[in-house]
Amino acid sequence: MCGIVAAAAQRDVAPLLIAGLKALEYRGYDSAGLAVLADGQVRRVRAKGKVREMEAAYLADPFPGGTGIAHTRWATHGVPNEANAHPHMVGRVTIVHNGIIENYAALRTELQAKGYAFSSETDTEVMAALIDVNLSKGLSLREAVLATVRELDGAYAIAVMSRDEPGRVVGARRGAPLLVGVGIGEHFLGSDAQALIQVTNKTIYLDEDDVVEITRERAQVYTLDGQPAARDVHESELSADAVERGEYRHYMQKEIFEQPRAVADTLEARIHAHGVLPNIFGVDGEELLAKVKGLHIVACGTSYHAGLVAKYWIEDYARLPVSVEVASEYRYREAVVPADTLFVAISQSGETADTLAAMRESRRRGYLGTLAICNVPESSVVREADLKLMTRAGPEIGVASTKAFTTQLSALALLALHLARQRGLEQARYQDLCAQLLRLPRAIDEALKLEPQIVALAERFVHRHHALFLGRGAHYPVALEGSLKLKEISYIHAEAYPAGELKHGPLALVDEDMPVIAVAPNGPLLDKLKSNLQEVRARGGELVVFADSAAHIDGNAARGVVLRVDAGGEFIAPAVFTVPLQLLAYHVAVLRGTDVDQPRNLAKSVTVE
Ligand code: HGA
Repeated sequence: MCGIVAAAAQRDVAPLLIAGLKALEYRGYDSAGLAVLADGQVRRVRAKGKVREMEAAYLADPFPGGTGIAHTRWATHGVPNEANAHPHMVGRVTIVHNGIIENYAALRTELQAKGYAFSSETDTEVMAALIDVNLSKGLSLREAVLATVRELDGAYAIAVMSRDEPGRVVGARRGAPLLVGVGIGEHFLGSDAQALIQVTNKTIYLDEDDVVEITRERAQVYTLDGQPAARDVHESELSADAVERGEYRHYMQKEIFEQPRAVADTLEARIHAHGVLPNIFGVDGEELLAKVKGLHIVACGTSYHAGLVAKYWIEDYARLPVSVEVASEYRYREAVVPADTLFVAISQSGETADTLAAMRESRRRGYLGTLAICNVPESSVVREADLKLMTRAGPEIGVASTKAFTTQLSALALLALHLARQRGLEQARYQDLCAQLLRLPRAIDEALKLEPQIVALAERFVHRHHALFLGRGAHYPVALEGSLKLKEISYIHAEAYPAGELKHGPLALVDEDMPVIAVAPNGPLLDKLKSNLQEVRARGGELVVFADSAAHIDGNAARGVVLRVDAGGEFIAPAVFTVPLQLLAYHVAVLRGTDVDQPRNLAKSVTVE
């Protein structure tokens, strides 16, 4: 997390840097700052809070200059305050940083012995001092950055200026994203392409350990050993419109309503009435997937929930064993990897530090191959995977994931169908599943029409402190995702359970103050779920049931609400039932007046461990 923008241009860059930071606020928003180098002087402004607070401080006392660096922070070392906000300045050096320097404490002690005093608690300031030490040895800024990063353990993306080298910014990355924007007579650095879309759509993606030097005239990449390296220039397909909020009150609401299109885009040209196209995982995809005897799916947060749904699908239809694990656990234990297991990484951004590290770790563990399911084609996870299937959700700005989840489910459904077909799933069954998947965008569109009813329902939750979510089978992960959404944006404590587990503990919590939200699709488990709901009713709990139109559920019982959802089939029901749960979390948060798109303490793309 943390977002970086930097520029080497002729025009005044502070307004461009601020606009870039606003596009990066999904990465962190507890403080922000920028610094501009002009006439051998660095001017800096920093403020606690969102970018707009820093912008106000800048506008109160603006300064010109064509070379600058800027940052929006998600604190890891030191509380969010102005002193810890970036850019940090030590000696000749001004720096912004995304990541964590693991050996910073030892380095800080050494630097203090050399006479450096620190004005913040950050690991970043230590890096600035180290670069300054290297500059004192007569190295150029580029050489000093190279010498410094060789001494660092941990992860970083940085942009650095030296007071003595006008018109120049040096960037470097390891384990955190950074790319170069190529303009006309100007160059930029940014944490992602969206931050630079206002100035250029031409980008150069840096490899791990790359160092880059930008000036107005050129951008030159170097490898860690100091050798110049050639990197391709890509033309990004992003448009500035894709990140506008339009008529919606929040990005999250916009993104919930974009789901029919995002899912349709994810399915487009990958499936038709007769089946899933064979080559959608890349040239070697079909051959490699035919050899798979099991899958390990690794992800974090919402993506982890998508993986849990996929386990039901792949085991049911392809009869392959699947294990799903959160990446931060997987990477630090010795998982047993049976022969011919496929490693599947799911990540919206493709830069999630734990998922990326788990994928790198998997290389050592003898998998048949790796598959990335991801929304950002140029991301590290995608670039490092053997096979890839892109979700086509478009930029997701709201910190709480919505369209990323349903497009991940769409991609995973394609994977399940592909594997099932290869393993001889009966033709009629296969075609029925394909037909269901093709209906998914329409079914989501229908589910969105529940919004007015959900707005009314949300009133019941505004003053609650807790909620329980229940589901069975593939709808247990949907319940997990619904409870995560409610927690993230409304700050109501919510937990999800497989409905059959209720009587093994959580039923003790149920009373008239505990709303229970149940996901009840039509299927073989419906009768069992109905019994679980009776258990709640019998204890006076308030029930909200999202029930399939075809399911017979008593809507008249006291203290209960039943909302009808047309799931359009058992296979796609998890994706469809997710939508009303997203809307519920959204409208509860709106009524509670929380910061829906940027909930407290969170950031979207978690590029630190
Ligand atoms: N460690 C630095 C940068 C934090 C960061 O990258 N967060 O995601 C700090 O705490 O300022």
